Amino acid sequence: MNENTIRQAIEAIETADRIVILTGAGVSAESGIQTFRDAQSGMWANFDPMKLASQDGFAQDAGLVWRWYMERLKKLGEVQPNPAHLAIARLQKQKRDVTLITQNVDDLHERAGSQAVLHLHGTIARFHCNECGTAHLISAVEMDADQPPVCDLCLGKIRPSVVWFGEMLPQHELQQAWQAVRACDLMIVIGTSGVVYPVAELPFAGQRAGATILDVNPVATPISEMANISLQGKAGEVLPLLVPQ
Ligand code: BV8
Ligand code: ZN
Repeated sequence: MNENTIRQAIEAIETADRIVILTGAGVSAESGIQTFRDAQSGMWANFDPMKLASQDGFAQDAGLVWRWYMERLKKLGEVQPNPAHLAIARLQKQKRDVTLITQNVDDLHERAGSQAVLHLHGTIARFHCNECGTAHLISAVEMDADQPPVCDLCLGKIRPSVVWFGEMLPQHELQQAWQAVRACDLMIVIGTSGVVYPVAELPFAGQRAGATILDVNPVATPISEMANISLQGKAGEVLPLLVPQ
């Protein structure tokens, strides 16, 4: 990652009027949160997240899926936002018009001070009934249980309010995301492999609408290929360079 690409990126941020930031699991990696593409560690090594994060997976073994989410939720309680989350929150304060869109189900952007985060894949800390949709507050006992809680109203199984593979994204948030992407002049894409649709479509839509695409990722992805500016590095190291304290 060379000096003048960084300078180019800082220049693009300074001159932009309307900025969209799109983050994926990579922005939380340096906080210690596993991304989907890293080989799952420990007891999850031989389970496919694509299977676990689906209605089929839940129907096959609700307990296994429940445990997977409860482990991730507990882990979230033990970690902190990293310098990338903090730099993104700073940028939202420094620039008038910044829309933050995330695929992540964690609350690290909010804990870093970001406002109005558009969670296109839902959030892990909220729960609802898989049958009737009723919201459900889980207790510490339920967090330690082997099976998901049962709905008070219809006896359906309770599940995290995240978007599983094959499920629709929240329409209101998706609308807002599409609107912001179509109107922006700079899109900063951070820590996403760009393989999960329809979110992976957003950078291409932004570029078609005339936005400059700036990608931050340690590895090459379809987004880094199409980006106008591609910074090959870790979010926690690059973002503080782009948004000084
Ligand atoms: C839908 C919530 C339709 C759950 C998630 C074929 C078969 C089946 C389905 C499909 C198919 N083709 C297309 C589909 C649709 C499917 C899809 O796109 N599948 C892909 C995988 C092929 N999409 C869906 O199913 C979506 N729904 O299409 O519905 C529909 C229409 C009408 C009516 C009904 C239905 C729903 C997709 C949402 C799934 N839920 N998460 C949970 O978290 O448990 S997606 C999940 O994966 C996360 O949100 C994550 O963001 C995303 C991607 O996973 P990761 O790779 O881990 O994360 P990311 O992509 O962000 O990659 C990590 C990156 O970080 C890497 O590039 C790495 O290099 C980088 N990195 C690592 N360290 C760092 C770093 N970057 C910076 N700094 C670092 N330090
Ligand atoms: Zn119910």
